[in-house]
Amino acid sequence: MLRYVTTNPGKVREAESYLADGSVSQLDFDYAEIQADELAPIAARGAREAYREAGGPVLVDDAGLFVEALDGFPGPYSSYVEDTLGIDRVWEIAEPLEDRRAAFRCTLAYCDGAGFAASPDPVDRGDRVAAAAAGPDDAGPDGTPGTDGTDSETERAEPLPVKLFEGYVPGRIVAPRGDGGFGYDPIFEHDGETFAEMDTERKNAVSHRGRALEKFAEWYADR
Ligand code: ITT
Ligand code: NA
Repeated sequence: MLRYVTTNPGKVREAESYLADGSVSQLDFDYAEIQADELAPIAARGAREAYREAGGPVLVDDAGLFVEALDGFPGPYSSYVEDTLGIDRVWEIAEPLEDRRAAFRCTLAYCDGAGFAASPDPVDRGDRVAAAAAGPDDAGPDGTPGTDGTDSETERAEPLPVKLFEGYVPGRIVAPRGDGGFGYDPIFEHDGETFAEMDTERKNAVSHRGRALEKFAEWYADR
């Protein structure tokens, strides 16, 4: 059984709706989030930690809202900003901006303790994630382990391979509308509707998480 690692029930709802029913179950585990300006290294580290916790295949989901005119803020700090400022104040910060374009990004990190020799392309090479994934914290583009960013001698010798999938959706920040979804959904508009005005299936069809799940599902099916 594949464990979907998150403390956020909204993410689980979307993953369950996208993937075949009953193919994932939630692992409510709060892995340590390292400080980084990219989601990929955060998710990759989280997946290794979660795998050790679960002892079986895990999928970690790290997401964030990136406001263009604010240089990508809150980005990897989205969770902290939602908890401290709240989405109404994020809207107040965005309201005076002339350019309110923003994007949601989601990085899924899969780890099952094994390598991915069966896959010709262990890290999505054509993806923006590939560059980040090749960083010292993660498996290289050819799936060979990086050399640092791990916690012990044993792990330094052999870090667990992690496979990354990224999804992205463009939109803009608007005054809050709708009561579906979770998190920043009420202030994120895509194609004239906020994510909070869409049901789970419609959101999945266009969202950052839906795109990442799509890539994951395709790879997982014939790995
Ligand atoms: P886990 O880390 O346990 O998965 P989290 O909610 O903290 O739970 P993230 O760090 O990935 O997860 O989320 C960053 C923030 O972005 C957090 O405030 C979420 O509510 C929000 N967020 C993530 N995906 C979202 C989505 O699809 N729609 C709206 N907000 C989202
Ligand atoms: Na988080």
